[in-house]
Amino acid sequence: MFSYLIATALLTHFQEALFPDWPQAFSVEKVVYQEKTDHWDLLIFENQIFGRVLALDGVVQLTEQDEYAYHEMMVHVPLLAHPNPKSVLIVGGGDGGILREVLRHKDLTRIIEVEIDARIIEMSKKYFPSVSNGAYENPRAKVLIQDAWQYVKETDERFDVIIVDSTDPEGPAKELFSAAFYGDCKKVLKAGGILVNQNGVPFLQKEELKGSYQNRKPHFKEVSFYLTAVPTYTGGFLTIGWASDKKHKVSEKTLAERLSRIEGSMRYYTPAIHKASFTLPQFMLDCIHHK
Ligand code: SPD
Repeated sequence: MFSYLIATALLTHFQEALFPDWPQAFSVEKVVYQEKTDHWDLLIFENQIFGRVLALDGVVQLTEQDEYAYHEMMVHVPLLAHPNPKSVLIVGGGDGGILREVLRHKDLTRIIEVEIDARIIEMSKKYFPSVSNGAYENPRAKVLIQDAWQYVKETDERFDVIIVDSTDPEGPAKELFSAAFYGDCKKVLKAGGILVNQNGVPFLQKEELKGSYQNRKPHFKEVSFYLTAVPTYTGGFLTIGWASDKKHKVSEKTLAERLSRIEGSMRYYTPAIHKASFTLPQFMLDCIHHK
């Protein structure tokens, strides 16, 4: 059993390994699955409030109950800000939540996901069927099992939008926060293309905020962040990094028109949230601009 699971006489708990001074704990109704894959300690358990929870190396990646706040904002903000996206690269994203949301954009003709660990896809399909919701069976999606860092270095493909759905930079995803990686992303983006990346919870991960800003800045004219709130990414707002050479200033009205072409309804995203999410609290601005 992984050390993140703590069994007492009464109950088993999962204690998250990300912030040792403030560990988030879940009561575990049932351990559903655990495996040491080539890259991760993969653990799936059930919690009364959040349903099934996926943890990699002791860090929560998603829960059935709050994943929409992350996946909708990671996908629809760039895809609705872009005037005419046709192609998307998903970096990581093996649980399929990003792919599910991307596939709702019917005008996309090229969708590639590059995931390093096939087991994450296989186990997510099996134990979180509602997250990918059949996305991996969709013929519009092409999945490559390989290191995305290598892929962006070598590919001749070009994309309108890149979505980096990575783990935190402490482990195997470290390179995905580097200046070299962002430079390679710039190279594979088409003119006016947009890069977004999961960028951590700034209250607890200030270095992640500062570092990714500094590493993207040399490569893009417009570098910023926007916010979403995911209850199980503890510590307040989660930032999503944004980088492009174009401003992509879009009115709420235009966003609403574009949104009307997307199938199904949203649970978090609205055009008003889209606009407001780029407004950052002062402590984040200070951190980005080194005050
Ligand atoms: N601190 C945890 C950040 C996890 C980001 N990746 C989430 C994967 C969901 N598709």
